[in-house]
Amino acid sequence: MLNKPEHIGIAVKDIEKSNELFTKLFGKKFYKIENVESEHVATSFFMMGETKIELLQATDPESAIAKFIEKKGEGVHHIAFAVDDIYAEMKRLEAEGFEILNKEPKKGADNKLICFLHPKTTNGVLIELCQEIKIGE
Ligand code: CMX
Repeated sequence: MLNKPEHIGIAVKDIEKSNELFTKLFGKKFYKIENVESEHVATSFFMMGETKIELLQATDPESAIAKFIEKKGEGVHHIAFAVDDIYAEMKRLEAEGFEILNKEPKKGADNKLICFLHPKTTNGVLIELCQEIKIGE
C-alpha cells in the first residue's frame, strides 16, 4: 500500500531563481538544499504541512531533469509516495504490471530509499516510491 504523498517534484532550469520565486510564493524558505550526484540533480525542499515540494535542477545534460525540460519545459516532474517497505511495494507493483525503472531501490535526496515507476504504465505520471532511511540501515 502507498501512504501519503511525501513530496511533489518540480523541474526547474535555475534552482537559485526558483528558490527565490517559491520562497515568495510560499511565504517561507526551503529547509534543505542537496546535490544528488547519482541522479545528476541539485534539489531544494520546502515543507508544506504533511508534504513537501522538491525543486530539481539538472547538473548534467544527461540528467532525467535536463531531458524532461528539453521535451516538456519546466513543471511538475513527479509525485512521490511514502511507503513502509519499498522492497515489498516494488514486488507488489511489478506483479500488478507496473514497470519498475530501477530493479533495486537507490539512495535519493532527503535521506530516502527511492524507486520510480515508468510514466507510460501510470497514465503519464512519473511516480516515485520512497522510504525513510532509519539510522543504522
Ligand atoms: N513525467 C511524465 N512523462 C515523462 C516524464 C515525467 N517526468 N519524463 C519522461 N516522460 C515521458 C517522455 O516525454 C516520453 O513520452 P513520449 O513517449 O510520449 O514521448 C516517455 O515518458 C518515455 O520517454 P523515453 O524517451 O522513453 O524516456 P526518457 O529518456 O525521457 O526517460 C524516464 C523517462 C521516466 C524513464 C526517466 O526520466 C527516468 O528513469 N526517471 C526516473 C529517475 C528520475 O527522474 N530522476 C530525477 C529525479 C531524482 C530525484 O527525485 O532525486
